[in-house]
Amino acid sequence: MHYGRGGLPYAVGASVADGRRRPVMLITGDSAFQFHIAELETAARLNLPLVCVVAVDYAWGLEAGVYKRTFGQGSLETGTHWSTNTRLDEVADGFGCHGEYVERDEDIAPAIKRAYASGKTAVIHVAVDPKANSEEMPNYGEYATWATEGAH
Ligand SMILES: Cc1ncc(C[n+]2csc(CCOP(=O)(O)OP(=O)(O)O)c2C)c(N)n1
Repeated sequence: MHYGRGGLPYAVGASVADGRRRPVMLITGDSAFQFHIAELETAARLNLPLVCVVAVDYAWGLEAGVYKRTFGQGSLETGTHWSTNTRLDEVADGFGCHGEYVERDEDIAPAIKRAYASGKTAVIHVAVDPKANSEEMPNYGEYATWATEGAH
């Protein structure tokens, strides 16, 4: 499931509502994930079979893209970038969850398998290309007609 900033709480709620047994996957951006990251504690305490796959560009990628389209390459992109030392898999460890760090496409599927096999709530930190993530979003033009150019 993907539901923007509410993704993690909704995933927790869906898993609880479903009886905590079926595997649940949250696919999310890193900024959206950090909105309610403390809900990992809830997921860990309830031992939810939830795997969070987080696309980490260390940025509000959509907003970085808006800066680029509005002001061109090389603007300050103020307020849209995280520290690249941020490690969401290590945050997961701190909550007693299973953490995985992935940089290559081919490592994603094995990490997901290990995550479900761990029997714990898990977070997979997938480092993605910040340039591609803010400049090459598929079908962005259509998305922009109802999202970024209007009300958020
Ligand atoms: C509460 C709220 N604030 C702001 C926005 C506008 N917004 C939409 S996508 C986005 C950036 C999301 O960044 P991230 O989760 O890292 O995903 P990425 O765009 O990098 O793939 C923002 C700020 C929103 N949808 N909801």
